[in-house]
Amino acid sequence: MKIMKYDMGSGELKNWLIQESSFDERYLGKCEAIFAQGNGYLGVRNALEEAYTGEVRNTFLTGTFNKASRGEVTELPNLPDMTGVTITIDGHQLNLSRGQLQEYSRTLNLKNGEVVRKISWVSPTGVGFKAEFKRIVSLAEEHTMACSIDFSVNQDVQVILETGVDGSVTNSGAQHFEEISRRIYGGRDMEYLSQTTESKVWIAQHGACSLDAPAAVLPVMGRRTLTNRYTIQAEAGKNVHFEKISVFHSSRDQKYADVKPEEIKEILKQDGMKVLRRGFIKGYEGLKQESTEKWKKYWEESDIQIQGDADFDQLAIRFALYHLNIMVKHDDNRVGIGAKALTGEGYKGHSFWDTEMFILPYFTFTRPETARTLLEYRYRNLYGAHLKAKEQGYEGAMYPWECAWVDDGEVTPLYMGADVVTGKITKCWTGIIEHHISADISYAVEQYYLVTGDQDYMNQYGYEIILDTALFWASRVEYNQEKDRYEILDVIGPDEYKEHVDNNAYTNYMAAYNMKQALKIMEELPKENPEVYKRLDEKLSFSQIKEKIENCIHKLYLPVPNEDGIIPQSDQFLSLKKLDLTKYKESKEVLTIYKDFNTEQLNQYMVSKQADTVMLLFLLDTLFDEETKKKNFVFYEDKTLHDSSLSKSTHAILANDFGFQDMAYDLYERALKIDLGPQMKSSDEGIHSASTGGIWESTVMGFGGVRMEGEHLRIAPKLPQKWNKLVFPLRFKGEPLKVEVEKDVALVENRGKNQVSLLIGKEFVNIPAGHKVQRTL
Ligand code: IFM
Repeated sequence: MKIMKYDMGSGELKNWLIQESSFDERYLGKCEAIFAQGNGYLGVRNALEEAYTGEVRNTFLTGTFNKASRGEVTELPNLPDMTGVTITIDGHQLNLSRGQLQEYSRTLNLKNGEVVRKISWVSPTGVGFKAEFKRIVSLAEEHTMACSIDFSVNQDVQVILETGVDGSVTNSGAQHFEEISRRIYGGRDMEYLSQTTESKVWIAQHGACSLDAPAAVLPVMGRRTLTNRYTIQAEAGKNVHFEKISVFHSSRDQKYADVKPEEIKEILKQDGMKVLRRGFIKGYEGLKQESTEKWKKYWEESDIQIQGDADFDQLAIRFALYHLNIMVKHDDNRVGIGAKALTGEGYKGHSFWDTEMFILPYFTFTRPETARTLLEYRYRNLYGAHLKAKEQGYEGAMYPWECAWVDDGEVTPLYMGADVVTGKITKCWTGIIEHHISADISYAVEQYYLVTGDQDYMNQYGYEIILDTALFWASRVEYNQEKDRYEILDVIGPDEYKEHVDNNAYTNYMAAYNMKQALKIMEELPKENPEVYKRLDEKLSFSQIKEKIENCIHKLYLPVPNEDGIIPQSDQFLSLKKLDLTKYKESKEVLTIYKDFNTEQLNQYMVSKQADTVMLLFLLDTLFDEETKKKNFVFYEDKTLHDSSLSKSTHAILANDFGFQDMAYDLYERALKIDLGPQMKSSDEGIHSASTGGIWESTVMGFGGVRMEGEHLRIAPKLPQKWNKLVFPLRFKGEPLKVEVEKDVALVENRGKNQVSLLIGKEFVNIPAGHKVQRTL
């Protein structure tokens, strides 16, 4: 069944709308996730107003992590719901699976973040009900969500609307709240306070509704619920307009960092009411207008335009840019980005290497202030990284594979998923042995510095991260006496189908790079910035770090291409059994190989879940000559199932680099469809945040050809056949650039205040402020 429609809209809204064009209760998760709304502080899944079995009604506030019970890891709790509205028409509850649904559409407008649903329904007793539901989460008032409902009936009947705050929600059964207090003021303003069970974070929720028809209003309090019930005698054909403003605050909000615990509850109540009243006066349209203005500014700065036979590509890049904007709290360095952002319970709100390797490049190259906030978060994570290093018997900063609150340390669950062979629960090793994240973060710090030139970040945070992680690697390597070399044994590399491998090429090279970065800093810093050098030396002791790195770096084993020119992904990989992957490659779903093999068995086959050695070739692109890189790309692409959303985009970039244009476009299209494609179950747990970053990367770094060559920005585009033009913004060393690429011409405009020097193709150009330079490719 075709539920999604991508080419909707015309004129100004062409390629800005994503529409669900029919209703099917089995596939609620898809649009709940991809239509999720937010502003980086507040994230709300787009569950429908009326309830359905199988729905997942999620509301998250960034940073409010809690551990539901002793055996669980900390997670982002699902807040009491304020999106639900029960509508009863002539005694029959609105439910689109019953009665007769005559018209249905639900549309996300990426331009202003509004979701509009239109229905025409006939109840089982034959009452016609038409309604338009609208919802926004404001980009201007970060605490505020607003919804409006316009409806009419075709007979004079009673209609009851019930809505409020529903605290009976859980995270898949785990309840996170206690200490509930509820109140309705003046028959209208609702107040609901709760506190997380372990982290003791207070959540304050306020709501108020308005209605333009006479109604009897009754406050109702059930177990963990607070509701206002509106009973309306609706007249045939007459429109009724209803609005609800919902406001959310938490004691973890930045502005309350210094408030005393005994005062916070009162402050939250007062602030909640204040924001509620302000929102109530503005009403839905006023709030929407303000939010739309913010979106307008965002799109003016951030939109990417693709011309040609490219409507879906255009829509998909905007979908990615929409989610990239709402997944991060741009000004709060105590919070990261969840692997499912704030759009679902998957991965519990935890941050992975997804942020630095897939999402951060977008911010580094276009919104450096946000990139800095995210990298400051990693500086704050050093506490947890030290904790983890100590726990595992290492030195320095060993970043947790999964991060939650800044100082939580490792929060990866120890067990997950069923083992299809043994029937037992599978042990999750990533939190214990997937170590490359420490080098990834250091790589991202350096990339941020090269692109932005932000010396202040390096002085305050960046150098320390690189040195501290380098110290970890120096303590992590193991000496192999027989081979007289240092090795990194028993890890998981990016390819999570291979556990307990030795000398994963990605890990070893990235670790070596991390240690070399540190040596360079220790050599240059005393000359360049003696004060910072002194401060860091006192804190970290350069001589001990230097000695430890120098002791191992020259003998660290870095896998080289074998006689066939193939870089072994790990010591084991090239001797593994071959497996016919056709069935899995042709499957429309991901992870189907798990139906046939358990992890232990997968370890024995030459099959990769995701970009691993190929990722290395992308990140450290001068390690090997072009021919070797190409050969390895072909070899590993053949064995990669792209069962992780962190894979196709990288392979698309390299395919394009190596001139496999059809393959590049095919991989790109498949990457665009990770959330937007016809697979109706793949986004149930939330959108894939890394994939949205990957979409930006493969568009701009892939087809747009944007890379750093050392400290030089290089733009060497190669557009796909179907595209005539690609236009995208960049920020380099603080200067905003506009890049316009046509088939064989690239034009770069310097919209900043200072001259910019960069490479277009192989040619070095200087572009004075306010000037454009055009080059034939
Ligand atoms: O970080 C990824 C990992 O690379 C593959 N499994 C899912 C994680 C979270 O997205």
